[in-house]
Amino acid sequence: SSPLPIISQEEVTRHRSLKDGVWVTYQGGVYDITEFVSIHPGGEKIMMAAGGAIEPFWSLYAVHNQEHVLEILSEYKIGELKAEDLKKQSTFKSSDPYSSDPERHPALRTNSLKPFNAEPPPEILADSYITPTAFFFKRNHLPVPQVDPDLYRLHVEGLPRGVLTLSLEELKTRFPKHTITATLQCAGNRRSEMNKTRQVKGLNWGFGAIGNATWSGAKLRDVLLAAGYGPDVAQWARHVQFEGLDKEITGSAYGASIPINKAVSEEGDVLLAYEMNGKDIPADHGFPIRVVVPGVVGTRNVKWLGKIVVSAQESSSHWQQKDYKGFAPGIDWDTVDYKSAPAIQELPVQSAITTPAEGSVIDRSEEMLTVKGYAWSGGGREVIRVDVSVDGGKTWKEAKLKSSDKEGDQTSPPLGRAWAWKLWEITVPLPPEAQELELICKAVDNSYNTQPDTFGPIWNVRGLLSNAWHRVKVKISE
Ligand code: HEM
Ligand code: MTE
Ligand code: MO
Repeated sequence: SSPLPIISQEEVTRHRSLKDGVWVTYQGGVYDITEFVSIHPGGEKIMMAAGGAIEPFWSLYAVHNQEHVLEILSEYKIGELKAEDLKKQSTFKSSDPYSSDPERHPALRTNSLKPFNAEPPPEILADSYITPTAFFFKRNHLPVPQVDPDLYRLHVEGLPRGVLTLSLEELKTRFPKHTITATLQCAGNRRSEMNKTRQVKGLNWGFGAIGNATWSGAKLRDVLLAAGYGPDVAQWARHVQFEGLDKEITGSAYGASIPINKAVSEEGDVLLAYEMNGKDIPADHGFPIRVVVPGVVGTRNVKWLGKIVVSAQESSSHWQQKDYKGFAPGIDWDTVDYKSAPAIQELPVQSAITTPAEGSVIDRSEEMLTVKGYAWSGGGREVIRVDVSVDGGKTWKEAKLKSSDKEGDQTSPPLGRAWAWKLWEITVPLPPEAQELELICKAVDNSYNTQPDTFGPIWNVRGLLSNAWHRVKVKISE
């Protein structure tokens, strides 16, 4: 094929709109991405790069450092940047915004390094009712902000009395300290299984984007009351918005919101948490303050909390409006209309098998097989049963549920406030003659919601809410 034309920076810069075309440069190549803008998984942000280099954006949104992204880009190549213009771009080689991210345990399985996204080896999950903090999944969209606890201030805005500003010390001393045990799950947990049915867009999470921890802090309700929330505000307020201290290149903060009723209800148990598993919240999990919204999808549990806004509107952030929504199986990237679906809040019932692992080989002489896992439901709905099959769903047995690490502990939380998962376990005889087993688990919550058997009917373009029966194949050796 004939060589591509040489293009000057000046000409690239003339292409900065859908009307004139959208051109960008990358490592000396020039790309016309006009057609790609409307189907970009990261939304309209891509327009910031129009007419210029994408490197400084991609060092921040490092999700792009993957082969499949470069493959997409290569389809749009139209030329080579003039050599002398390429030289001038050296100033764009900015320092790495992730260089101050904290150390992480090497046992974590990393889905993306920058921003950091990782999950524990799944066997760890059901071996400990409280997930050790080091192994708790980490889901960051941006670099971890460094916050000096002495300078930290939380601003509570939107109330007629004006802004309430609190230091960390004030949050700890002015309000009673509450502790809850709550499970946090990312909306993308188990995405990789849905992805096998048909390709979805997003990080390829296994079934470890979930964890259970104790969280201590002030009740959001108490702080809102201190800031002037009352019956007059209840007339118009509908949402509570949260802003993180982690910021995009544009300066806009990570953000999300929850319905006001959840925030102010006595039974909502929403915390402004400063401790996780009895220690200061670590950097990756939101030091010094994160919101814990029990029963609600991970994304609304805003870390590095900087601002709370009581409002008639939902958060306008990308993550509230253009992501973390569910769609019908027929909706694809080119037909998706984010306005047509509500933001995910409470999550559906979920369960997974943590041992044995997919593909393990079981010795027939052992005669018995122990299957273990976790089960949880959103909205404070308690898991009341987990059914397990070792023959691909032909027959089922009920697993034993545990509400702590204590043997035989089956205590129930107050109705509607089952924030923590249950671990479960069952030991069954190995079916004679079988050489391969398909293990399955499914949970039932106290609204008698249960999990769908397959992913096809719940497939959605972003791979969220992935809660079909968990199936694990194991082999039996003679
Ligand atoms: C996500 C492609 C430019 C911001 C993605 C993804 C792809 C992609 C394929 C999904 C990645 C995955 O989840 O595996 C491209 C291409 C670009 C481009 C081909 C060529 C110009 C940009 C620019 C920005 C940007 C310039 C920002 C200024 C984002 C963000 C996400 C994303 C924020 C979402 C990350 C998340 O899911 O949290 N992009 N992108 N992209 N992109 Fe881009
Ligand atoms: N809060 C801020 N400020 N920035 C983030 O990137 N990620 C959200 C949520 N809160 C995020 C955030 C998402 S999508 C999830 S699933 C949880 O935090 C993950 O919490 P963890 O890292 O403590 O497990
Ligand atoms: Mo998430």
